[in-house]
Amino acid sequence: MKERERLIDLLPATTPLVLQRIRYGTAGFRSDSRGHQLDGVAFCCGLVAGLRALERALTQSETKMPVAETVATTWTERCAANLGETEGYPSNERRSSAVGVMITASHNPPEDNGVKLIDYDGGMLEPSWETYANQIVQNAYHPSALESYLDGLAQQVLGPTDALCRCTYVPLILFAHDTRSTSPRLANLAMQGARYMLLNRLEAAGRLDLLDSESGNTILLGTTTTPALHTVIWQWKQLMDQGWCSFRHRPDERFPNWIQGLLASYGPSLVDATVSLLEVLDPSLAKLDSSQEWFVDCANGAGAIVLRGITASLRDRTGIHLVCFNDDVAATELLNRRCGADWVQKTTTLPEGWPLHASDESLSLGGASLDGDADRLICFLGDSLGRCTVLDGDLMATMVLDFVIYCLSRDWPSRPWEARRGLSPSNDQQRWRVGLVHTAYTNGAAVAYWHRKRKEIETGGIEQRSRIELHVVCTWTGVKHLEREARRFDIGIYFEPNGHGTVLFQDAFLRRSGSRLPLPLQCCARLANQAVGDGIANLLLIASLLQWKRWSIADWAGAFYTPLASVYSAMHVPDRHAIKTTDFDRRVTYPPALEASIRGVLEQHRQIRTGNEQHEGSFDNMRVVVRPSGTEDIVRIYVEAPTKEDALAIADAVSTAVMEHLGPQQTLASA
Ligand code: G16
Repeated sequence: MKERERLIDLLPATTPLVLQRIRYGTAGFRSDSRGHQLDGVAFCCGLVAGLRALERALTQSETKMPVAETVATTWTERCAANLGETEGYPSNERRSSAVGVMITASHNPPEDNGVKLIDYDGGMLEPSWETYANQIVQNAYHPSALESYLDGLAQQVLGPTDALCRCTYVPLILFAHDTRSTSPRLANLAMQGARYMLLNRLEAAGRLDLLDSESGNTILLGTTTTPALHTVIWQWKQLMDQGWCSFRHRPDERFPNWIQGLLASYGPSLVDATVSLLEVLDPSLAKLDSSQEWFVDCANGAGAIVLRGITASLRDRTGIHLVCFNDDVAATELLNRRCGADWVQKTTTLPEGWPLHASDESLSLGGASLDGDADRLICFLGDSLGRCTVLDGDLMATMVLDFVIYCLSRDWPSRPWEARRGLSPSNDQQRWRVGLVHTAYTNGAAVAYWHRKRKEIETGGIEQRSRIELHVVCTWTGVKHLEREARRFDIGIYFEPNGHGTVLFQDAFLRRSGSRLPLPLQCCARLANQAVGDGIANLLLIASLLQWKRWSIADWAGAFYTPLASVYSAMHVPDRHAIKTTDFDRRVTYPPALEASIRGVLEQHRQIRTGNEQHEGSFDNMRVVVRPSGTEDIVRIYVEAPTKEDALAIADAVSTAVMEHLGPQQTLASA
């Protein structure tokens, strides 16, 4: 075997403990990255991505999709017509949809890092591949064991070696990273892993012709946001499947430039989509003189790079003025430090660098915080006295739901020519299944409000020109679970209170020729990210909806419901995975004594407080969520109660119970 093919020479050393303990969690692999601890994990993720890309290329070849083949050929011809030649793009070559590797630890501190794997449709990795990823990483402790595990897995997912001989699609893997100092190195290691996998398998199958000598079928997109990479992959799939994509990109003579073109179009396309939405809602909106100003905390992360490219055109074309702060992407040690969406939401504190000072008497401004990789958004109102009113994912979901119901309950044009002629054909015959997906952390007041809306719709309390079915669904924490649920509906709105979320429109249903999806919702589908939750896209969507309603942020904060008081806390325990939960994280099943203690704390608190004549609110709705984080080495505790004091007192008592059941003594005793 030639040296370049020896896994043992390529596999970077990683402490065995990291390999044993790390798992594909809520959002990929994540841990402290100091001392090269994550090097081996990044390389292994490259192996996984390489294998997934080969599997997709093979599946596409075997599925013999006539549309894709015709379109791909047509597209190649189109390139040739545009450019006079197809240098670097042989006409018999068909590219498969791409898979992606994003190096980021998102909201975590700068010393952490991680890997999010992106599937070929731009969404989250399919669950069976999470299992393969875990097994590859666990086997990496021993390179020879890894080699034979990979052989077995390749047989399982690709079939016998000669299956690849018939592959007619070219596998493709895209890489990007956030601004962390360890990210470029980890991205390179992941690329090495992917190249090893492709080279090894394609050489064995005698298909080295499927390897691009220049790029090795692996393209590094550099520093960008997580949603940007998801979007490029999603757009690439649209392009490959249908020969079109909604991004404005210009064909370039080199194939990797096509991909770079998609990335470059990401920000400008968001501005285009915002303009279209405002114009369809009310043509006078985009021309409003008064501008809507937002102070955007970029968490000193990659979101600043995208925003820098669009703020001027956004202001000129829509009147939405984004003023960025905490946008020092070079100061890697400042990433998420006392700023960013997670900080603002969990601590209800204004981010560092907030532009108002005590001298700016009684002024309050609209703010928005992204997280380190800009897939979350938290809005807030901040004043000169340092007070912070958080408008979280629950309120964003409510605003979007309000808009969706508004559009579906009226007669709207659904074709641009109808709008131009001022026609609003009837929506009578349409039936829309709308889903609102949330998690255990969602505020009880928001869930109650959504159920009230559902009942209103069911009982005819909302005048409707079409039939709306609203479903309110709880699922496990983590975007991957919410997204899966949301895709079951014609229109699926999903948000976590921490600011992750989007509104998804059924692909087939958007393209159905007879679909009468109102034009504003078609524009919404262009703006809201259809691959993954996107902090920047959501900010533009919310800002557009506020502009349309002529609401201030304060109006929005008070428009729908009053959230129940809540507290988030977190604690370290020796082994957080000792906690098991059920009912979408709403109940602890292990250790059983912990659940009993939590029930006891709630009951005791209820008795004390209801015995007190002075109490405010109802004590029937008190709740506690205790679960191990999938992104940090902590146990998360969330409490909801009628007052902040109650919530704090309960959180304290629950922390003590967690310590008793999972603290150091308990672990030593059970060991
Ligand atoms: C990730 C996930 C989110 C999840 C968050 C916290 O976000 O994508 O769905 O809510 O982690 O998860 P946990 O409570 O398990 O730590 P991000 O922004 O960190 O990628």
